[in-house]
Amino acid sequence: TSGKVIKCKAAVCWAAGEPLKIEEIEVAPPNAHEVRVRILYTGICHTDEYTRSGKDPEGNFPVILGHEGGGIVESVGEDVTGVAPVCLVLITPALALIHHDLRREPSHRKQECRECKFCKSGKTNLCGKVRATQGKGLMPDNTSRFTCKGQPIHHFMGTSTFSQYTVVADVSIVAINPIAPLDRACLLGCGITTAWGAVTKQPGIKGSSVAVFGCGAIGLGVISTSSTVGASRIIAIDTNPKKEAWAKQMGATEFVNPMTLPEGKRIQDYLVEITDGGLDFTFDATGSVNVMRAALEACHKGWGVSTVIGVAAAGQEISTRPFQLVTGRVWRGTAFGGVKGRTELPGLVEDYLNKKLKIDEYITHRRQFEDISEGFHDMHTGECIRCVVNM
Ligand code: AHE
Ligand code: ZN
Repeated sequence: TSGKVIKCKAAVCWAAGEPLKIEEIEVAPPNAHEVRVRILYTGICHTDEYTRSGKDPEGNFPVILGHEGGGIVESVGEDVTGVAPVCLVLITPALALIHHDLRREPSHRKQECRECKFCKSGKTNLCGKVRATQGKGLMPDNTSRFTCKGQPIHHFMGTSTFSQYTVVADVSIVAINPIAPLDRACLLGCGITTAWGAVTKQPGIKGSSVAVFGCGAIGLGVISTSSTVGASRIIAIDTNPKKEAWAKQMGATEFVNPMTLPEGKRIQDYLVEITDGGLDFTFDATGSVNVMRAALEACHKGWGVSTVIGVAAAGQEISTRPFQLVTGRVWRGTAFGGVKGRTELPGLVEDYLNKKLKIDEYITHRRQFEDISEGFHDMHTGECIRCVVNM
C-alpha cells in the first residue's frame, strides 16, 4: 500500500460540541519526514473531550481527535530514520524532537533539531519545529493527509489516533519493544507518562509531603509515582468519595473530600492546618482554575512548589495574592510531564514490562471502535479512569 491512498474508518468530529461520527475516510501517503501508522489501540483523554466540546481555543473542525495511541508502521516517507514498516510504535503529542537512533547518545540529544530554540536550550521538552502547524491541525507543509466526502479533515495534536490509519511527523512517533502489549502501552502516549514526568522531573519529592488535587488518571499517576519515589505523605483530594479507594490503592496515605469540610472551610486552609504549615509539593490534575489556586495556597511558606498539569478552558485565568509568591511559594506547570517522548518512552515501556510502572491498574473500560462515543460518556461517569479503544 506504500505510496497509495488508504481508505479506512475514522471517528470524525464535524463541528465543536458534536458527537464523534464513524466515517470512511481517505488517508494520503506520508511525505518526507512523515510516517503512516495502522493504529491498533488508543486511549481517550480529557483533552480529546475538551477539544470536542469547543472549549479549546486552538480547536479546528472538522477534526480527527485522539493523541494516546499505539500501532504498527505501515509506510514511511523519505528521510525517515528510526522506524520502518511493521515497527511497533507509540504516538505521542509532538513535544519532543529527538531521533530514535540517537537516543543512546546523551551528548547529542539536545542538538537533534539543530534549528529549534527549544530543543537547543536543553531546558524543556517542548519543541518548536512542528508546533505551529500542529496547532492549526495541519501537517508541517500546511496541508492535511485526511479527506472525507471530498473535504479535508484536520489533524489533532500531530497525532489523530481516532483513525485506523493516521499520518504523523517522524518527531511524534517512537519505536518500542515489540513484545509490549499495545492495548496497555498505548496509555503511555499521554496520561500516565505526564504524571510520571511531573513527579520524577521535580527534584526533592523523596521524603517530602505531597498533595494531589484530582484523582483521575493523571492524579492517580502522580500519587503512584510520588509513592514510588518515596514521598513521606501523600494527600489525595477529590470531590468524588469513590476515589478514596483508588487513591489509597495507588499509594495515597490520606484522602480528603473538600465537600465534607465544615461550611466555609477552604481546602487550602484545612490542608495548611493538618500539615503544620502546608505541603512541600502540590499538583493540580483537575484543570479548574479555582483548584489551581487552592493547590498553590496549600503550599508551605518559603519553599512549597505547586505544579499545574490540568488544562483549563479558553478564557480561564488563574489568580492569587502575589504575597503567596513573595513569601516563597513557586507556581509552575508542565506539558507531557516534561518528558521527551522519543527519548524516554522506550524506557518507560521497559519499566512497565519489568513491573516498575503501573499501566493495567488504570484501565477500567474497554470499547470497540464503533462504540468510541460510549468511551466519551464513560469519562463523565466518575467511574472511568482510562478507557482503551480497540481500533
Ligand atoms: N490548545 C489548548 C491547550 C491544550 C493543552 O494545554 N494541552 C496540554 C496537554 S495535551 C495532553 O492532554 C499540552 O501539553 N499542550 C502542549 C502543547 O504544545 O500544546 C489551548 O489552551 O490553546
Ligand atoms: Zn492527553
